[in-house]
Amino acid sequence: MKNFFWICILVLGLRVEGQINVGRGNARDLFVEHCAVCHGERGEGGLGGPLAHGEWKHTQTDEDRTRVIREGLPDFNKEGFEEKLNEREIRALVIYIRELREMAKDEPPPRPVEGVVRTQHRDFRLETVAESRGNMWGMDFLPDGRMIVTEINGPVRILDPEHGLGDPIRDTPEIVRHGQGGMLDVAVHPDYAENGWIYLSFADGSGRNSMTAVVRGRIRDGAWVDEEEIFRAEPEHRRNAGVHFGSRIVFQDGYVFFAIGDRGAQQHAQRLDLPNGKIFRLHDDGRVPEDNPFVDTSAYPAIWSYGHRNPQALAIRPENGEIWSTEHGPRGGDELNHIVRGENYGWPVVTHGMNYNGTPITEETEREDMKSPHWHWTPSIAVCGMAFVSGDQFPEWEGDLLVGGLRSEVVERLRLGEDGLEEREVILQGQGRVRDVRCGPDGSLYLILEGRGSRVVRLR
Ligand SMILES: [Ca+2]
Repeated sequence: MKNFFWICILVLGLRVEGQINVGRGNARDLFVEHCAVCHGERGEGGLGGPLAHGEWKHTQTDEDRTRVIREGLPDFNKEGFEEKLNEREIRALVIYIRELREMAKDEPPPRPVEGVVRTQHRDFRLETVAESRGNMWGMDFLPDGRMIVTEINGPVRILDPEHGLGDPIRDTPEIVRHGQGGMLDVAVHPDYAENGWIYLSFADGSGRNSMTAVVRGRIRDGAWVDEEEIFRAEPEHRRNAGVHFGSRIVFQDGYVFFAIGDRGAQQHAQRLDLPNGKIFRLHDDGRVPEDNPFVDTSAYPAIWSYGHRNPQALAIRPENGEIWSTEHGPRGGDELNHIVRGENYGWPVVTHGMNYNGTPITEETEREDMKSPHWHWTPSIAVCGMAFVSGDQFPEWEGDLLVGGLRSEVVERLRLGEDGLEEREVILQGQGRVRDVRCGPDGSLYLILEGRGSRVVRLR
């Protein structure tokens, strides 16, 4: 009997070798179930920061980490897991996260794939255009083929594809660098050759109190000059949370469109007296168009649509001028939306996602008076930048959408149908978190990829 006991222990011991057994599954399963949605399967980061490398911003000790897993980080919209996990499971996660860090030390940073990537309609190669130790966030093109690139920590640089990244432009707006907030998008006015205007969106405020703002200015002799305000929220509507700044700026017919996420306050997305959780339309000089839908009823007459959680891309469909947007869902429920004047996109009343700790947000996924997404990703890919393909470089993909994912590290090609999608194909995977996707004036396709710094790559 005694021998039988020890054999059982031995067999069980072998079975869990290399895993931390916590009764209900092992620590890796717990991590994948509860943490990977934000921090990536290997802790490489996604919507949430990386756990496997870099600085740990919120915790110094195992006690801190235990507390954060148990109680959450309210400033960052991160709920605690005390309802879902017992102390033993939380402890196992703390140890597993430390192990991920050890393992990551030996991992080389991701490199672009060598050779040809084969896809359904079109093969391509990846070519690195520029690398930075900072995290690049947005990019747009100047008429002469150079690009302007933002980094979340503040710098705005000119990228010459032949000569690489220039020094930061001097005197760009002061930003609040907090969580997902910082220097965000950049957009070059369609008539830049005549007017020189460049638009920037960024977390604006003081201390940690901030809201997304949009300004325009010009670059002269390496400095940001002639700045004009396009949109600033009332100071009392700034928020402490470090999440959901939205952003992305596009132009159409003399109007500028941009988005602000819910800033961690879900219910605000449904309130027309507040700026968060909205997509806006203004004349390109910041004046409010008289035919905006809430011009007589809202303290923010720039609002064009509402009920948004965290839009991460806006793109104009070249064939008909429609505005499309991607939006981060919570856990599940990333959305692709066709943006229409005055519509309510439902957050947080209807969603296909749930809270990060696995509790439901709402039972409802659609409602008559709310606009459903054209497509939703459940589970989430952590959608980010996107672009419509247009021009003569990729004729096989003309009119298709390329959508990037952060945690999923994918680029998907979507062919839109009347209802849903005609085609959906992953054309790139595992090359880093995909922050932005852009189609250049000559039809070239560019990506911003993140992972220990970031790089701009071009599809060839
Ligand atoms: Ca929605």
